[in-house]
Amino acid sequence: MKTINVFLIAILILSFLFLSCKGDKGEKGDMGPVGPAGPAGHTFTPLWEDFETGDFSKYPWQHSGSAYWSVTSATAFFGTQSVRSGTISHNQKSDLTIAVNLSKASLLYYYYKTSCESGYDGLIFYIDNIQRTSHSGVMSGWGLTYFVLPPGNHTLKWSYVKDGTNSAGSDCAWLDGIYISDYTTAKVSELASIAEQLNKSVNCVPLKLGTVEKKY
Ligand SMILES: [Ca+2]
Ligand SMILES: [Ca+2]
Repeated sequence: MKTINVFLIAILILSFLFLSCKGDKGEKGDMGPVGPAGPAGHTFTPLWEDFETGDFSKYPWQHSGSAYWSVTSATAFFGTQSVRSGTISHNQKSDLTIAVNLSKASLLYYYYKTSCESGYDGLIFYIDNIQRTSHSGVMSGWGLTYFVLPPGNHTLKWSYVKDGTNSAGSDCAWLDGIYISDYTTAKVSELASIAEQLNKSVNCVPLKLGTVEKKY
């Protein structure tokens, strides 16, 4: 009897270990991150987010502000779904943030669309809490922007913000096709060419300096 009990316990322990390993492998294979998740962020090689999961489960997205971003099938650049900023009022913001840990210099790009008061409400993109670009206006299509990120921990934040008066269009911003991978000069040249052509035709303008940024 005692031998049988020991045998059963051994099987239970082995089953537990097997399932634990299987879970780890599945997670890495599905998500693409390599290396352990640390308190300062996650290691991604590469990151590819097109929101086709229908939620924010693929990567550790963080939400903040007066209203949260949500997945929508109203418009998309890749596939059938994208994310749109939360419904906010004057002097409010809706933030979508992700922390990344990069082992080497990497290329980041993302597709965006805004439908809002040109120059005064819009989407601000921050790298490590420093504003790097902004987009606003009632855009007729999707635009593309890109950056080269140095190795290390970085916080990437997309913030839809509104000034104190007036609204236009759908009063929101959308994101789709967020990508981080190895940086090469060839990829940057290719992206520069695509971005130039796309952005020329979509009626996007930057936010006016000093109107919105001062408030946040
Ligand atoms: Ca998509
Ligand atoms: Ca406004």
